Amino acid sequence: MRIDVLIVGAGFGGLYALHKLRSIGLRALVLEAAPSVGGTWWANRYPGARVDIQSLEYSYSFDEPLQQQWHWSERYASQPELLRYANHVADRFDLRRDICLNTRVEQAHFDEATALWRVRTDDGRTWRARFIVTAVGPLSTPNTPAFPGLDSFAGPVLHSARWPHEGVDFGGRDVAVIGTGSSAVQMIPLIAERARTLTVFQRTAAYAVPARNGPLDPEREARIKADYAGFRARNRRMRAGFGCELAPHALPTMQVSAEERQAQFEQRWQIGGFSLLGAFADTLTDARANQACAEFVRGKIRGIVRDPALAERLCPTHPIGCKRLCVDTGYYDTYNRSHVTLVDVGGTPIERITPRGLVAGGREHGFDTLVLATGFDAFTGPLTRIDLRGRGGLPIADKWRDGPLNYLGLAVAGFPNLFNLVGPGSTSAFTSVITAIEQHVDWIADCIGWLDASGRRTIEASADAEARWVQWVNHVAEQTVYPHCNSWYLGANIPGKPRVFMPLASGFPAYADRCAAVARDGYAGFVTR
Ligand code: N01
Repeated sequence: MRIDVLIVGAGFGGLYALHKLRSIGLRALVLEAAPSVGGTWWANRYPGARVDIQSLEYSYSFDEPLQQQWHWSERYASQPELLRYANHVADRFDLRRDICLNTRVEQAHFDEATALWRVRTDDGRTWRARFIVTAVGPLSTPNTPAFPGLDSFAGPVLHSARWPHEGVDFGGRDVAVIGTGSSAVQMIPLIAERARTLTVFQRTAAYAVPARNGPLDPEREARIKADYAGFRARNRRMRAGFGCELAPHALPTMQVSAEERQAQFEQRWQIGGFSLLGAFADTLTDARANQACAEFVRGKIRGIVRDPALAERLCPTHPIGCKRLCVDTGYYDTYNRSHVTLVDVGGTPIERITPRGLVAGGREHGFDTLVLATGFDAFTGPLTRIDLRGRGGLPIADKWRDGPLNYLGLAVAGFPNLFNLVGPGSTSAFTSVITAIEQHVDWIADCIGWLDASGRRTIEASADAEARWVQWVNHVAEQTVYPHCNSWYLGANIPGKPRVFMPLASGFPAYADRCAAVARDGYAGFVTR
């Protein structure tokens, strides 16, 4: 079948891309491997899974009736509510007729003779399309470490990102969780409620701030909805694309007194969520400022965890915000429970999994249920697992062998008419991702419209623009604390992956302005034919 745009993935990115591209008269089709729309929120259904950006901000802004009529029940929506929202959007905008579920893209090759993409899916069907939009999500390829003996484990092995749909009853079980990132931090308190024993294997202690979740305040909802468009516009001028109600302190962290600093941090701690990182504008760029914020959180951990030695083991030592901050409900307090044990595997890595537990530091730890909260092969994982080839048959995996070359985070030299949503080289990971999606999709729609109006068939990043962009991404990262820890932003969580800083840390407004300027300049840095 011949179509204008094939969209890979029916998460929030794919759904909006379909709606928008259709609205400008293009024949678009979504191919989705899962049996449902919803992407991340279909796959990640472990206990406690919920968004870490407030739902009034983590939601679509493109349609005023939608944002007015949809009501979120909580400040931070849970996974089931987010999935209902994705389904509502699919129905409301009549998207399902152009979505093929249970259809995994296995191959996509650019045919230079016809300037078309040839796509093959796992059911043997083939498709031809002028453009491809990859809406595969930066965090959709689960990372399962190659622990020796994993297959020998006698009980269930669960991964946070591939949770059984029927749920898991941990009642009376001896459970192990490997990992202490966002997924683990959300699930650990809830697993501890049910399990007989819970053992957490920690490689790096995490910074977690309280979500202070609860029912959505009706007054706040009414206030925001009274001028939702204005609220969204103000958010789009914020570094992270959200949080416009709370400006950072006017002065740098170290220019205020210790008392004032503490009061500012405390106020943000009480508000909850990411607001702590926005208490001062220099938290992620100034080492001393960062250290002050980090020490504030360590003080909180020492206040919550009663055993001082255990509290110290839970205190992170890397810069705060360097790995994505975790937003929790009762995480540190869970370690006060007598049936919960913390095992450090940072210095003494997990050696092997046995039928009844695992060995680390020369000692066997027993349990009957194993949960891997070990994260994702971020950004590049979803695309390098597709047989995706550009000009000259070059596989994307080869192109990205030393890191994900790209221009504006949207395009890759040698891969004409292919657009990536919220991929490497864009600010997606540091923003409310739906805001990032809308900006990307609108830019892509304009770009295709411009190309078609010009009578040209292909557009692709020039190698020169791509090289300069990647240099810029690295330069921006070097001004921040981000390179100073082992995060998925750097690919450092995946053995053998090149250590390259992948997202752009410039802030959303600077990035969006740059994308707009490129378009205004006739798609400067792109080659058209
Ligand atoms: O994954 P992670 P995640 N041996 O990579 C550990 C989003 N998200 O699924 O830190 C032992 O953060 C690893 O250790 P270390 C959010 O953007 C959002 O939790 O690499 N341990 C780490 O502790 C988030 O950042 C929400 O040393 C091993 C953990 O596993 C992103 O997804 C909720 C190991 C993985 O943490 C990823 O979060 C959930 C090994 N071999 C996720 N390998 C919201 O709140 C890995 N680890 C919306």
